[in-house]
Amino acid sequence: MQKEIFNGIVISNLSDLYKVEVNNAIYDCNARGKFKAEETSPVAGDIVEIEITDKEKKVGVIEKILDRKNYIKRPKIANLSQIILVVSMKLPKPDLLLLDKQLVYAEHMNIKPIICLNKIDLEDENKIDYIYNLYRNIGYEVIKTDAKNNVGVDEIKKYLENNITAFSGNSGVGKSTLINLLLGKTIAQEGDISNKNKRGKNTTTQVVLYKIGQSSYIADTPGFSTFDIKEIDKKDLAYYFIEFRKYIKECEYIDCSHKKEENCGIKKAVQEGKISKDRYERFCQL
Ligand SMILES: Nc1nc2c(ncn2[C@@H]2O[C@H](COP(=O)(O)OP(=O)(O)OP(=O)(O)O)[C@@H](O)[C@H]2O)c(=O)[nH]1
Ligand SMILES: [Mg+2]
Ligand SMILES: [Zn+2]
Repeated sequence: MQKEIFNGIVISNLSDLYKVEVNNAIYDCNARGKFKAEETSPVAGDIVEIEITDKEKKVGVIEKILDRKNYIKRPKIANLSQIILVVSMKLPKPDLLLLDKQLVYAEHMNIKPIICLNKIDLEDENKIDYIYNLYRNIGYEVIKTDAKNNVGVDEIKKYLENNITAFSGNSGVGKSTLINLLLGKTIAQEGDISNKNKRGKNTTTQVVLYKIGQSSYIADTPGFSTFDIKEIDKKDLAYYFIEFRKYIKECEYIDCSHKKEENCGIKKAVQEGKISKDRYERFCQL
C-alpha cells in the first residue's frame, strides 16, 4: 500500500507526543527515531511531513521537518513570525530595560516585535504617551490596551493574520488575559499567585499553538521573559537599537563602544536629542 504523506504544523509537544494539525484535524504523532540522533527534533511551529498510520484514530508519524524560518531554543519554538511584547503601565510598573532587551533579541532573531502597552486604565495618559511616543518615533508598532475592560484588544487582531505570534513579558503584565480575549475562551490561566507554583512562577511548561481564524496561531509560551541575549555579540548591540544604526558610521573608531570614546556618532546624536537619553542609558546598561 502506498504511504499517505501530508504536510502539517506541530501545535504542541510533550515528551514523545506531538500534536500535528493537518487539514484542520489534529493527529497524535511520534517522531521517527532519526530526529533524536540529529538533535533537531520537531518543535511547536514546525511544518512537518507526517505519514498517517491510522486515519480513523488520527495517528501518524513525523517523517520530515521542513526548513525553518527561525528557531528559538528557550522556549522551543520554530517559525515564529512576530512577538507581542506586553508592557504593563502599572502593577507591575513598566520594565523598559526588559522591553529594550527583548527588542534587541527580536531584531537579532529577525522576528517582528509589536509593543503592547497594557493596563492603560491604571496610569495617567501623559505617562503612557511618553512611552508610546518614544517607541513610535523609533519606528515600532505600539498598541495601547486595557485588557481588563477589553479596550484596544481588537487592534491586536489585525496583526495576527497568517502569522505565528507569541506573547512575551513579565509575570502579571496581562498576557493570559489578552490571549483569552483574543481566542474568545479561557485557555491560559489568568493568574494570581495561587495559580502558580511556590516560586511564584507560572507552571506552564510546554509551548502550545492556538489557532485563531484560518491561518493564524497564537503561541502560549512559558518563560519568554528569560530571553537570553548573551549569544549576541557586544559590538552588534548598537545595531539592534534600530534608531542608533544610522549614527554608527559617524563614530571615529571602528570598534567604538559608544561609551567613553571621543567623536562618537551615537553620543553626539544623544546630545543633539536625536536619540532618546533613556534608550541610550539602557543600551549602556545592557
Ligand atoms: N487593571 C487592569 N488589570 C489587568 C489588565 N490586564 C490584566 N489585568 C490583571 O492583571 C493580572 C495579571 O494578568 P495575567 O493575564 O494573569 O498576566 P500574565 O502576563 O499572564 O502573567 P503570568 O502568567 O504570571 O506571566 C490579572 O489579575 C488580570 O485581571 C488591564 O488592562 N488592566
Ligand atoms: Mg499568564
Ligand atoms: Zn560610537
